[in-house]
Parts: sequence; C-alpha cells; structure tokens
Amino acid sequence: MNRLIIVSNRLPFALDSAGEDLWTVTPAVGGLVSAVEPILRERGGTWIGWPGIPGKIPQGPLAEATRDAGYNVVPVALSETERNEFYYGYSNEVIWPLFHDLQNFCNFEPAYWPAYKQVNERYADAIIRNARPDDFIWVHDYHLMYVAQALRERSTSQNLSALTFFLHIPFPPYDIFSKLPQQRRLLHALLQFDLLGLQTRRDVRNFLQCVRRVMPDAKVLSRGETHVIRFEKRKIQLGHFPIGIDFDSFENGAKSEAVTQRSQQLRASFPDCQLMLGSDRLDYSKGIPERLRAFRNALERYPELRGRIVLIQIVVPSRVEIPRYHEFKGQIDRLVGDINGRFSTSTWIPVQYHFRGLDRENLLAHYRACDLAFITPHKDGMNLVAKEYCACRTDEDGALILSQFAGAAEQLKPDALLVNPYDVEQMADTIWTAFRMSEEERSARMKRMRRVVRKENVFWWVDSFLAAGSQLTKKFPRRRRTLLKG
Ligand code: GDG
Repeated sequence: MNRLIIVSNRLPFALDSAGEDLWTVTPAVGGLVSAVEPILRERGGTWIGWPGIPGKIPQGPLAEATRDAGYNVVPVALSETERNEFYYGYSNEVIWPLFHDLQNFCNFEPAYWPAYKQVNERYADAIIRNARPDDFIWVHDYHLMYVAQALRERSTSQNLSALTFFLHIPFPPYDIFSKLPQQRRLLHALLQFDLLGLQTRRDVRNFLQCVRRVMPDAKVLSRGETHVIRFEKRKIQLGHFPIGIDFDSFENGAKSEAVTQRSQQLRASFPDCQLMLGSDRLDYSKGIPERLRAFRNALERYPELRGRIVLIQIVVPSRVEIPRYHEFKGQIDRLVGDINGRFSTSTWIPVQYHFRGLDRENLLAHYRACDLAFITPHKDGMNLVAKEYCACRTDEDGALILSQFAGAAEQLKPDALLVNPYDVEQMADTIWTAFRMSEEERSARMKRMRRVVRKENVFWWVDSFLAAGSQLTKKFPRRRRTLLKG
C-alpha cells in the first residue's frame, strides 16, 4: 500500500525549552491535530512539520517525544525571523483573517510573502528528501499553499504520484479574496496540486468564483459536485470533504468511569442550573465577545434565566504573541468581569471562565455535563467542538446553538439551532428557546445530529479524500477497516 505522508505547519506536539538542556513536550491543541493524529496512528506513515520552537531542533528530546508515536516524524526547522514573518506574519496576519472575512484585521506587510515562499520551499525540500515515488502526499492547511509550486519548480515532482491539499479554514468569496496583493500568485500555486479539498460546498463555490475571476486561462468543468479545473495542460480535481471526528473514541471516552464521575461532580457544583458550554482556542474568529454580549442580553431581557443558567466558557491560549490576540483576551476578561459584576448573587455566578486548556478527560466531562453548547464563530472551516459535543451526549440529550457560518452548520442543520453570530439579540432569544426546549425535542434533534456525526466521522473523511486521490494515482487502495468504521 502506498505510504501516507502528512505535511502540516506544526507537528502534533510542541517542544519548549525549560532551562539548560531541559525540554517540555506539550500536545498541540487544535482541529487539524485532533483530526489527523488518529489517522496516522492507525495507518502509520510520516508526518513532516515544525515542532514549535525557533532555531535548532534538539534531536534527543525530539526522539524521546516521538518514540511511541506509531509513525515517523520529520522536523522542519524555522529561524526566529521565519517564525515571525511566515507563521505569525503571512499565515496569521494575512491569510487567517482574510479567509475568515476579517479583512480589516489583515496586515499586508510586503516582507511576509517572500518569507512565506521561502518556508514553503523548505517543506518542499523535506518532502523531496523523505518521499518515495508511490507515496501519497497530503499537504494541510493555509500555511503551506505554496508547497506544490515549490515542488514543481524543483522538477522532481514528476516522480511523485499525487500532490494533494486540504484547507481546514474557509475559502473566502471573490470580493474578499481580491483584497489579497498576491491573489494571482497564490491561486497559481494552489493549482499546482492535483487534488484540492475544501470543507464545504460554500468554500468550493467561492474557490471556483475566484478561479474564474482571477485566472481566466483556467477552464472549470463541473458535473454535479465533481469539479475539474484544466490549467497549464494539467487537470486539478476539486471537492468538498467535511472533516469529521473520531466519534467512537469521544463516545467511549465520555462513557468512561472517570469522565462520568467528573461530569457528575461538575453538575453537582451548580444545583438547579442548566449549564451552557463555550469552548474555543483564543481567536477573534470564534465570536467570543459577541457570545458574551448575547448572554448578557439574555440575562437582561429574560430575568427568569437569572440563577438558573451558567455559561462555562473555556478559552485555550493560542498565538498570544500576536498583539491582536492579546488585546482580544483583554476584551473577553472585561466582558466576563462586567457580567459577573452585574448579575452575581451570593449563590450564583453567571459565567465560569477558564483561560487554559483542559485535559481530555476534563474536556469530555464538560461536554457530558453541559445541557447546552453555545458555539458562535464569525466563520469557521468546520468547528470540531460542535461535533465533539454531540458525540459525548451519550444520553442523547442536550441542545446545540451553532453559528450559521461554521462549516458544521451545513451538516447539522436543521437540528442545531442556527444563529447569526453578529446578531446579539437573536442569539439571546435562541438561548431562551434552547433553555425552554422540551426534553423530547432536544432528544429528537440530538439523535439526528449524532447519527450524522457518527457516520461522517474522521475515517469517512479520510477515506473520501484518499478515494478522490486514488483516481489520480489509481494505486492508492481504500482500507476496508476504516471504511467499516463509518
Ligand atoms: C481548524 C479550523 C476546523 C478545545 N478546547 C480544548 C481542546 N480543544 C480541541 C477541541 C477540538 C480542537 O481543539 C478545536 O478544533 P476546532 O475545529 O473547533 O477549531 P480550530 O482549532 O480553529 O481548527 C476549524 C479544524 O481546523 C479541523 O479542520 O474544524 O474550522 O479553524 O478538537 O477538542 N483540547 C483540549 N483541551 C481543551 O481545553 N485537550
């Protein structure tokens, strides 16, 4: 069977210096790692990525961190300047905000693009050093959109069987994308892959619209949901592949003794209250301030909620070195302080706020304990938290309030209560609706959502992507075991 080579900016863990010759290894938090790690663990293969520290990579700690991974790990080194200009700069101050429709948050600093290209070339070199001709190369996410072009410029790419790419974040509409100074160069680079995967139908529509407007030489042939782009004498396949989760592992984890006990303890700490969960990486695209304003608005307009609902908001620190993220944390802190200051009583505090990541057991206990989930990103490629919440509702109850702009909404509507994350009053009304929803209705909706999340799980996702890729190589067989998991 062809080997799988995963290429992503970050490895699934971060090394950090804890003093002279002392290193800590922390698992990376985030959707890409949650989804891809179980696949490589199951199939084996190679993961190429950056271990999260600038400068020279300490070989001993790296070997220690990856000894039991079950797959090979190939580190890519970044200098401090490269980290600043490629990772914080082009990736996270240009592409991330732009692709989440937040063009005013972009810093189109010209020095970032050459750094982006240079680092992508380094990843291409790492692929060349490690790949064999039959390997299935799967590049992930917005940091590495230039890798296929770098490979083709090195001409060795002819020996590689399939160059494929999946974008975890949304693809913006033309009116937003056209603000990007490198719009043509970036689309040209993306069209050097053989297969391009996006999360949703909306992303595919946006991508095709951009190709038609920006690359008039490209010809788009669409039949139903199959799209092929002819460009520079090559054919590029395009499709939507909504990412899923390892449903069984969440469900089984949620049923475990330890999680059950922890979840009961949590519930017991808030007697007579419904618990509502928000859990996000610290990111301005996740809509946390509006969510808090909506909660405040609900407490103002529906006094019956006071003393009877608690919002547990988990914010996992992320990219805190970027000033905007730091400011954003201040905004959340102030809103939480305002709500708790205004509404708390001697026996009830409306917002329980954790600014830290929880360990997996504790996270699952929160999913199990909370009657409602309140997930309101301004825009999100998919949003795995929404799916994880459903998988952990082993009693088939609970209600999900979800942004209409999360990729997950395409699969979970109409059973999730969809909201416009910019409309504070509508979100407040929806909290009230969810709070009063009957157990029967919650259960009927949750059962249907769980069915979708169970079926369209991460193994289904990877199989659909590899099956599309096998059309290119004609050699990459689907694995029966993973197919049966669906
Ligand atoms: C990107 C796209 C797309 C959260 N809190 C804790 C914790 N988490 C884990 C969750 C989940 C992951 O982090 C977050 O995934 P999301 O999908 O919600 O969001 P992004 O990180 O922005 O992911 C997104 C995804 O890629 C996959 O394609 O869905 O749209 O933006 O898995 O469980 N994990 C732990 N403690 C926490 O407190 N351990």
